[in-house]
Amino acid sequence: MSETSPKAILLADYAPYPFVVDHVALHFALNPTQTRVKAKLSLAPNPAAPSGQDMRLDGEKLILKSLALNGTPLDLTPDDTGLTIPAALIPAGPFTLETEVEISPQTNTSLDGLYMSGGMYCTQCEAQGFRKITFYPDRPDVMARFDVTMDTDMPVQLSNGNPTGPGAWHDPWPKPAYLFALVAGNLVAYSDRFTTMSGREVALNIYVRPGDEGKCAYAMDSLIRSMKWDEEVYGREYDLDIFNIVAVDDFNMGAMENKGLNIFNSKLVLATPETATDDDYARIEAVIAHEYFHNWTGNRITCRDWFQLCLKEGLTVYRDQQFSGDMRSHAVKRIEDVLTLRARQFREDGGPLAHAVRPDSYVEINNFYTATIYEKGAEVIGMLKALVGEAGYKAALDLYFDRHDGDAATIEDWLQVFEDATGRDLTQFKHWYTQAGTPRVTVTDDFKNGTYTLHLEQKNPPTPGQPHKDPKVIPVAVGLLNPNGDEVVPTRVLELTQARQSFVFEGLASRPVPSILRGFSAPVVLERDSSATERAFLLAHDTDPFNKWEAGRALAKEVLIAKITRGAATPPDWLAAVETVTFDDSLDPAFRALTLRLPGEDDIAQTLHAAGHVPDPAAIHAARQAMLDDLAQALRARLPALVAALATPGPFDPGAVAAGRRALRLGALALLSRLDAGVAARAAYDSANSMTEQMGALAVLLDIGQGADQSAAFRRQWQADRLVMDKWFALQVSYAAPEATAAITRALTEDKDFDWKNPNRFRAVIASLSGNHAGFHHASGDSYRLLADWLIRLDPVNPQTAARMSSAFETWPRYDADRQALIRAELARIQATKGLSRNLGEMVGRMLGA
Ligand code: B3K
Ligand code: ZN
Repeated sequence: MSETSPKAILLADYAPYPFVVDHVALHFALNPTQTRVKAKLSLAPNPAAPSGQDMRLDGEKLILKSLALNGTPLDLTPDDTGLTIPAALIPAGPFTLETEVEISPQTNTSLDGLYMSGGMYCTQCEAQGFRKITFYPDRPDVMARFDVTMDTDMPVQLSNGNPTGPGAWHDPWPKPAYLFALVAGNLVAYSDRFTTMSGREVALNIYVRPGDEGKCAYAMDSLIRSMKWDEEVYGREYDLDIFNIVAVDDFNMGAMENKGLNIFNSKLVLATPETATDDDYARIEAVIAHEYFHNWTGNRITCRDWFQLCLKEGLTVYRDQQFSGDMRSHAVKRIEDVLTLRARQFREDGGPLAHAVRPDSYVEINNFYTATIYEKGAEVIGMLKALVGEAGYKAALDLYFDRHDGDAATIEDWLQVFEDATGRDLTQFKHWYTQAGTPRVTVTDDFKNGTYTLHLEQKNPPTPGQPHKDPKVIPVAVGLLNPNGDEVVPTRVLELTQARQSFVFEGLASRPVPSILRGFSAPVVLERDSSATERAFLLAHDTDPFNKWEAGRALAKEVLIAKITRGAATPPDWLAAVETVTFDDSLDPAFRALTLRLPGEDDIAQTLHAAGHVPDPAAIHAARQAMLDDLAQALRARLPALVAALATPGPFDPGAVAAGRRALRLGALALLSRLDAGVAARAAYDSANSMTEQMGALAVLLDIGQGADQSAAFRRQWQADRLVMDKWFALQVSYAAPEATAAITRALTEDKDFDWKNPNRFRAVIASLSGNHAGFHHASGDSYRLLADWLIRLDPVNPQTAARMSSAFETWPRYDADRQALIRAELARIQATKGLSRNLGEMVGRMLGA
C-alpha cells in the first residue's frame, strides 16, 4: 500500500465512545438535490470512557448549515470525514447538539446513505451510510432512541418504529445508526397482519411500485411463516406494532434489516410463477426470513464494532438455513448450502482475500460482507451446536438473548454464554473465529481383530498474514456401514483437537465402510484415498443423505479429473451409479437433480489447484462437456420417459416438492437435448407455464449452441419487466461459448437496455462474465480486460459494487504464468487509476499483495 492509502482500522484499537447518545430527533425536508436534515442529539458523557475527550462526529459529503451546542451557535468547520468539537466546548453534564446539513439524494449514485431510486427516496446505512445523512458518531456501539419527521409531497412516508402521525415515526428501541431507514415515495402496500405469541397485533405491509401489488403474496407468506417460526423455535417475539418492507430497484445487495423497516432489492420480493424461478422463490423465502430474524440477532443484540460482524451475520445465516430446512428439505438444503460454501467461501479462503471469520483489521468495512463472515460464520455455529448438542445450544441461546438484550456485543460474549450454559471450555474452539483458511483433514483407517481405527490428521494451511496456525477443534460426524449396507455404528461426533488423533471402534464382525463428515459437520476439505467402489457403495447405501450425495459428487470429480489430466474414458461404473440414482423413484427428485448435476468448472479448477495441478480452463470445459455427452448416451433410452413423467401440469405450486420435480426434469432435459438436437427443449419452451420452465428450457438450448429464436422471443415477451430482463442478460453471457464470451459481453454492455448504474443489471452481465469460467479465463485475456474496464468505470459511481465484483480476480494464483501475468496486469492497471475508491483500492491491493 502506498503512503496515501487509507489507514487500516484495528480491532486492538477499540475504545468506547466518550459520549452516550440518549435520543436523536431528525427532521428531513426532502428535495432531490437540496434535502435539509436537522438533527438534535441529546448527549451525556459516557461513564465507561475517560472524561475530557473531544467529540468526533462522522460526516461525509455534508454541507453544514448550522451547528449549536445547548442552543448556542458554534463556528466550526468540518473536514472530509467529519467534525470535531473540542473538549473545551463540551459541558460536564448532559447537553444537546443541533445540526442542519444539506445533501443531494438524486446525485448520490453510490446507493449508500440517502438516495433516489425510480423517483422514490430511500436509504442504506449499513455499514457507514448514516454519516452521509448527518453528523453523527456512526458506530454500532452508540445506540439511541430515534424520532423522525419529514416534509415531502410523497404519499408514502416511512421510517423505523411505530407511526405517530403523518410522516412521523418513533422508535422505542435504542439502535445504532446503521439500522436507521427512511423511505418516501409513490408506493402501494400489500398488507396483512400477524398476532404474536403474547397476543399483540402487528400490521404487516410490503410497499411496492403501483402495478407490482400482485407480486407480493409469496414474500408476505414467507414473512408470516418466519415470524411464527422464530417464536416456536427460538422463543423470539416481534416488538413493534408494525413491520414494513419496501422493494427498491436500485440496491447494492439483497436486503437490509433496518428496525421495523426492511428495505429489499425488488428481486427478493416480487414473484409470480410467470416471472420468478423456483430458485427465486427459495431465495425470497430465505432472505425475508434472514432480515426478519435480524430483529433479534442483529438489532436487539447488535455488534460492538464491525470486527464482530459475524456475531449477527453468521448467526442469522445459521437461523435462516435452519428455517429453510424446516420449510423445505433438510437434506437438500444442506447440500445446497455446502455447494455455496465451497464455491464461494473455500474459494475465498484459498486465495489472497482469505480472512478470519472475525478479522482484526480492515480498511473498508464494506469489503468484509463476505462468504467467510456469512457462510463460514454460520458453519462455526453449526459446529458449536454439534459439540454442545441440541439442549446445550438451546440453553446457550436462551442465555444469550437474556443476558445481552439491548447490548452491542462481541464474539467473546457469544462464546461466554456457551461456556456458562454448558460448562465447556471453548478456548481452542475460538481459533475458528481468529484463524483464516480451510483445514484439510486426512483420513486413513485399519481393521484388526474386530477393531476398526480411524486415523485423522489436520493441516491448517497458511493464509495472508497468518503463516502458522494451531490445530482446531473439528467435529467429525462418523457412521459405519456393514458391507451389506446396514448401519452398524450410527452417527457419532468425533472431536479432532490435535494435529493427529486416532479413534477406535470395537466389536465389529467385519471391516466396515466408513461414512465420514456426515452432514458436512465441519467446513474442511476431507482427504481420503478411497476406491471408486467404496464411493459407489456409499452413493447407493449411505443413510446420511449428505454423504450419499457427497459420494456421488466425489466420484464425478474423480472421473472429471482423470479425464482432464489423463484423458481417461468415462467409467461405466460411474454412469451406472448415476443412472441408478436418477431413476430411483424412492428418492426425492430434488436430491436426484443434485446428483445429476456435475461439478462446475470453477469447482474443478479449485480442486485441481488444491491437488497440485495447474488448471487449464479450456481442458476443463471440454472434459465436462464430453462427460455430459457420455452421460446422455448412457441414459438415452430412459430420458424421454423421465422428462414426460416429471411434467407438473395444473396450477403452479412454489413448494419444494414441485420445485424438485421441475429441477430433475430440467436436468434430464439438458441431457436429452444433447441427443435430439434440442427438439424436446424447444417443445418444453413452447409449453412452459412458469419462469422456471421457460428459462430452464432456454438455458438448455443456449447450452447446446441453439435457442436464438427462443432468446429473441423471450426478450420481446419480457421487455418491460426489469427483473426478467436481468435473467435474459445473464443467460446470454453465462452460456456464451468460451471464445465468444468477451465479444458477446461487450456487445451487451452496448445494448440500449444495459443500465450499468443499476446493480442488478450490472451484475447480470458482469458477474455472469466472471461466472463463465472458460470464457472469463480465455487465453486471449479479453475478458479480463473487459472486466477491469468496467470496474474502473463503475468505481467512481458505485464503489461498493465495483469492489464486490473485483473478487472475480481472486483466483489468479491458481492459473498458469500467462494468465497470472494477464490478470496481475489488469489489477495493476486498476490500482494505478487516479482517484480509486478506498473500496476497490483495498481489494486490488490485497489481491496483488499475496
Ligand atoms: N446487513 C445487510 C448487509 C449490509 C451490507 C453493507 N455493505 C444485509 C444482511 O446481511 O442481512
Ligand atoms: Zn444479514
